[in-house]
Amino acid sequence: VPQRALDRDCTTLSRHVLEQLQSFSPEAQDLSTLMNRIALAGKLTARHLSKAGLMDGVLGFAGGENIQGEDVKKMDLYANDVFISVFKQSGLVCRLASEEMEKPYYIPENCPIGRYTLVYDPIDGSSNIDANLNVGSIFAIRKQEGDDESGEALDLLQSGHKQLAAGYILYGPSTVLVYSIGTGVHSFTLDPSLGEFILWQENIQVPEHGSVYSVNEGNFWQWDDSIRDYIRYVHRHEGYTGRYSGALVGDFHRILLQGGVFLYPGTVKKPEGKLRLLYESAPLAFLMEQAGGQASTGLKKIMDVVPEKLHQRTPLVIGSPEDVALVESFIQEGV
Ligand code: AHM
Ligand code: MG
Repeated sequence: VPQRALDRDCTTLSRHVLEQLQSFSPEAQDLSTLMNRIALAGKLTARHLSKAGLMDGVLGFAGGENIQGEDVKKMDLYANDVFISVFKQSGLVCRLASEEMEKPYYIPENCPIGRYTLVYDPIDGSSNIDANLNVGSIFAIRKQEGDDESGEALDLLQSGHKQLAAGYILYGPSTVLVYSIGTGVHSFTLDPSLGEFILWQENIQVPEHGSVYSVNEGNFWQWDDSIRDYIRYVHRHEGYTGRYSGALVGDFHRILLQGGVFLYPGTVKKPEGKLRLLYESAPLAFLMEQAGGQASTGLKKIMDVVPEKLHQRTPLVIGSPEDVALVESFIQEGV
């Protein structure tokens, strides 16, 4: 019997989470269940995406804007609702906060017993959908602190250190789930014939340096001089290659595996840039640090940023330690 292949096939996501915690404590059980639910949301979303073009409700705009003034796509709404649905009756999650909802969503039957909050970006990079390119979902789990009777979710306005778990699902040629609960970064591939996420790589470490720089250079004339100087530096030195897909999850995944740096700096019009702290930058910062990399606003660690509001944006520089340090040195020189 090919034992190794069998063992690998049996390392499902929920088993892996339990093994990471090496205990059957209530929290270990909770995290395993929570990750299992997130995986189900990922499978449902992947299934829906795979039928784009064959059925209604996958491609195109839904009509209307979200709280950030962005056009909402049909898939944004579908995936947003999928995450809510999978946590109904879980008893664990009372509150969900996402890019697509102005205020957190409370699941009445789970409150106040459910002590966890899911923060998520249901479809990240949704402009890629209509071109059949990769998109992703980003998530983090935080503990609900206090009673939150006002429904203001003020306890969510804390730094990334409050994240118990974080990860993403990448809907690419295959569907991949990457997560961390603070014991390294691990990736799983969805086996469609089993309907299970099977362990792919354990304890991923980002290379110290990589050749990729990933940034929307169309914003060049909107940037501060320090960022322009960094890009000029890259253009004048051998060994760099540009990669930018328009979906953060895909660009991040490449850098996690192969090294390099992703940046979305502030612009003159939008000094905080585009990406949101709670459900984009902070979860990915948690993962990158767990993989031995860095995540910065240019001036401080993303993990230390305390948001003032739910949908707060932040500049993001994330990736290999050497490459993030180089970008930071340009930014800090310009201050
Ligand atoms: P979204 O979550 O609304 O899709 O926005 C986030 C996306 C990221 O995935 C991507 O890196 C970035 O926006 C691309 O923005 P731009 O087109 O300005 O380069
Ligand atoms: Mg997004």
